[in-house]
Amino acid sequence: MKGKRWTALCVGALLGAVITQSSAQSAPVGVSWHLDRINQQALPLDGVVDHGPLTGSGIDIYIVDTGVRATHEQLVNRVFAGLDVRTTDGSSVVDPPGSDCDGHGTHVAGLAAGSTVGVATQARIISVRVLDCNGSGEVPDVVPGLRWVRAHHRSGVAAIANLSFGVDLGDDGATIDEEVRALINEGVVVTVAAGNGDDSGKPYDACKIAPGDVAGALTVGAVSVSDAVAYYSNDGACIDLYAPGGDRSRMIESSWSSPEKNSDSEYGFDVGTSMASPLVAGYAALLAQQQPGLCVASIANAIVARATPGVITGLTATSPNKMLFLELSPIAATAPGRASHISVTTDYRSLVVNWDPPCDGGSAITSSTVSLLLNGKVIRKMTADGTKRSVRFEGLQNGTKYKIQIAATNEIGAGKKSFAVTTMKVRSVVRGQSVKFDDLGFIHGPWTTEWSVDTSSRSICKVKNSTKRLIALKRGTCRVLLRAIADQKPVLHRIRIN
Ligand SMILES: [Ca+2]
Ligand SMILES: [Ca+2]
Repeated sequence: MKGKRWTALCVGALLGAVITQSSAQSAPVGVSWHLDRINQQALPLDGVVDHGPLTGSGIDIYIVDTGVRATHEQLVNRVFAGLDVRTTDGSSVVDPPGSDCDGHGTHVAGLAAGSTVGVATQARIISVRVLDCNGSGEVPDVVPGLRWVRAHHRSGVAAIANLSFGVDLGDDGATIDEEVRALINEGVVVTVAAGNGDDSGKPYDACKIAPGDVAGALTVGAVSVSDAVAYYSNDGACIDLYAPGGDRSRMIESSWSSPEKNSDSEYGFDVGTSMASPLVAGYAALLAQQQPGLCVASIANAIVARATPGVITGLTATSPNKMLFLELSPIAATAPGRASHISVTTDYRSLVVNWDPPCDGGSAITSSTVSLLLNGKVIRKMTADGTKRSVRFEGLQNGTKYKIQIAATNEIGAGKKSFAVTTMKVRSVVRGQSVKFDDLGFIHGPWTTEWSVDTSSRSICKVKNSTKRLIALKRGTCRVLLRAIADQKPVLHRIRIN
């Protein structure tokens, strides 16, 4: 394996071993103090863990980690296998793929969404396994996992991804940062563990690790049961807020999965910023359930703004004194976000533009304006009403490339314009022509290059994946299926052959 060593930020390793309960113990012991703490602003703990009716139902939380035990009693029927990078590449095979041979991912998933030990008790968990049975991985393992999340999540509905790991920026961390920024830009709330200190356990600046340094991510430090900053927690200005991560005096209990016990009722104690981060992920899922169209920045800003100020002791000067608090009033609506996955089909003197809905900011989108640009100037605009996501520009010049930009509007106002997409040259496909897929300019998003022809149009066209070409056999409408990397759901494109 090439690449730099990557370590899950799990301080259990520093303590020698994670302490797990005996297999005879089939339920967590006592009240989950981490839940008790985050539904109130100040100590002492009141013994109440309930935070009201929100459960995260209908919201997806991606756990990018060591896998998740899908049958664990805390999570059963709510865990879905995503991508298992380590089983796919054969470097650390588990059966079934996406399951957890370490314990860390199941612990983290339980804190985000366990039925009694977690915050979002009915959220869906999607396991993206990038770390091996020792909780370790490498940058090249993590990248495809993050890309898969980007390709897989539903457009326009906030999804959450928890990353309880990190790597020094110097160890190719910039590659991870880039992927995390792309995830956030496309509507995923990303929660990140701030890190558990250096090799000797000494805390350092979270701005020096990836992805903790990504501004748009929610980077989470850890506190003890007494609201003191945890002895291992990284610090500094890149931290957004703190949440319970525990220490030797009181650890964090959650679902566990060890190969030896192979039990759906195993629980374990662990400490670390790895434990603090999924609590924030769970809170994000509650907010997303309440207002599914919220944009990432609205959720992230609200979580930081609602954190209790001034209660944490022992912080360094540059670290924010903000403690996670599950305030659950609705968030004020904003203008919509940027449209993404813009695809353009060229045809004879025309263009068809399709796009995915952006986040609506918490207020329904009333229209979308599509601008057509030539040489940097807007030469035409078309408006699509309401939920319509497609427009056609006619009467264009063949042989010309245009640019497309889209802005959605709701009752608050117009959202940011999408990034401009350059179209392929406007032209039609004619009988007998063989066209490179790339020249058709269908897709600006994460898709495979695997294409196929819908059965109804096999006499009109065929595709050759080996040469990446479409062959136009005769006049008519050719329907080509394109598959997303992640869920393999085909997307249909119609090409008129003249
Ligand atoms: Ca409480
Ligand atoms: Ca941040």
